[in-house]
Amino acid sequence: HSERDWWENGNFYQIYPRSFKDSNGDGIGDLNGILEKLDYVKDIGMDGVWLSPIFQSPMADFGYDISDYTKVQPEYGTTEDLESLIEKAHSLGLHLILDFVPNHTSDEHEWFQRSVANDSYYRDFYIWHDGVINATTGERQPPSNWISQFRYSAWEWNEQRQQYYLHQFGIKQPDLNYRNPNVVEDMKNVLRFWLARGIDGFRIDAVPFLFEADVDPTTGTYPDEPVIADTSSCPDPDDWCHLNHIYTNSLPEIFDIVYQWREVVDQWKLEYDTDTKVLLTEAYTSFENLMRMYGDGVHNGSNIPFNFEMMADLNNQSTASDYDYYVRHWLDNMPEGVYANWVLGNHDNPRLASRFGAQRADLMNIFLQTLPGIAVTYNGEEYGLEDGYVSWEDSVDPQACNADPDTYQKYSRDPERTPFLWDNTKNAGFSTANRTWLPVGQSYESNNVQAQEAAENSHLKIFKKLTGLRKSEPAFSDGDYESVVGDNWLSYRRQAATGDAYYIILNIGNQNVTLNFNELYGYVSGKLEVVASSLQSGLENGQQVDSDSLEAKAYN
Ligand code: TEU
Ligand code: CA
Repeated sequence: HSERDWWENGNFYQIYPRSFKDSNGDGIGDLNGILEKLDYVKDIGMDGVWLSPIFQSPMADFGYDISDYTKVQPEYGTTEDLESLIEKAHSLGLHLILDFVPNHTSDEHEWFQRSVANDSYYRDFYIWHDGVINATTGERQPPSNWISQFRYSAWEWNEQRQQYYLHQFGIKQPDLNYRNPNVVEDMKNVLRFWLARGIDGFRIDAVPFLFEADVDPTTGTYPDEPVIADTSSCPDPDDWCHLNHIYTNSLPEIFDIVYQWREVVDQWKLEYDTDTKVLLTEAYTSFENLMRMYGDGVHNGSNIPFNFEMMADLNNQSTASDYDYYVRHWLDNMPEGVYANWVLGNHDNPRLASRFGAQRADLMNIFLQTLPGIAVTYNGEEYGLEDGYVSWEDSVDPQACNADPDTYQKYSRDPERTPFLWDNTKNAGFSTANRTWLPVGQSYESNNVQAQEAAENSHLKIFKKLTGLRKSEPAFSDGDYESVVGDNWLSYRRQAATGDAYYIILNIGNQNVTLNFNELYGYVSGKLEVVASSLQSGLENGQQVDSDSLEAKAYN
């Protein structure tokens, strides 16, 4: 237990900087705001913090479009502010992780502008093509049928260079060309630049998009993606999901580049004798690919290939065996010597409390915090923050703005990015501005961090209880996972080598259940102590219960 490296059973917290805390009253969260709130992050039991991008950016995709990887976006602060943040984090025993966005730059990045201008070093930094001539109309059209993640063609014509460039995301996010060794090396230097400033690791964005099929050497053209077999699940031909992305997503070349980045950070650790530099990889891809992200037996890769299975697949219709399945699926199939990780939310998906209902926030957090391995929490989910309502007029997410007033809600990621609710003052204490970049999304007068801290019991208090146990109890850091699946409930035991055990019950149904632990696990002991109960469980922490008849109340 004591030999564990800092991240191996760690609690990671994703901060969306724009919405966390605004320190200077411009309506936009910033680094000094985060600095003010680091004690809170420590207090809720975190070990690592990853910040969504804070680099110089025209903000077409709110920082996922970077125009200089080595500068801090002025509205977020300065490099000195970031250095202060790193220092404060370290003084609290927190590790700070930056978002590394390697697939694309902003079209306002100097590299792209020099590429447009055909500067020799930058000419092939991006993916350029003349396009093809349509046989019937005789008109120029994009080189292939590839669709961007944000809808419509992934190719954009550039007047100055008289060629199309590829953008797997927005038009303002041209894809870098990883078949160019100078791109590979210059992006490694970006990692080194921030390592030199004491950063503890990187969350690597959009890994499956790093490579696309190359042009056919004989025809000089790109292959078209096949249309999905059953288009009823995604009928709109402008939608990304309309195609099978066999030429533009999760190509085998992506793994080697992740292994190379591992080498960069490992060498840094060796050379400067630092803590482990952690790599978290973001990839919505097959399970096999996620396992390969960890390493291939020869090379090491990502420490934390984000496990989005539960986030993507669990909902209020899921059964107890679904819950159990996703735990076992990862635990039973991951390679030797790595750690599992669990993610229930992020800035691209509706918040936990909105997906499951606020009353289930505790249940889901109990689940997340009591599994073996690494837990990742999106800011706000520790206190059941819900998605905010964002009108069409207030929408800013490019995915929303590419749609129309009738359909934007299907695409918009704004609701899960609305500001944090700190207290009951103006704008929930997020900002003193008259207008915040996204509206404060829900009523905060009685429900906010401060109120939940003051309350006798609250989502936040339960969360803190859980993270505390996770830190102090070997059963949670080292114990195995032994589960029993019921009709509408899942129970599992985490037991340390010393024999100390914790029993978890998740009642996911709408009926109360009474369990006999002696039957489920063999004789356990006459009495058990409740240590972390959800708000709706009908149980109180510290309460002694009979191990042969424990009642867990329904959630609704
Ligand atoms: O997302 C990458 C990704 O795979 C997207 O498809 C994501 O699933 C999409 O946003 C869902 O609507 C990353 C970032 O997390 C996202 O915020 C960025 O917009 C994107 O990369 C481009 O950098
Ligand atoms: Ca790419």
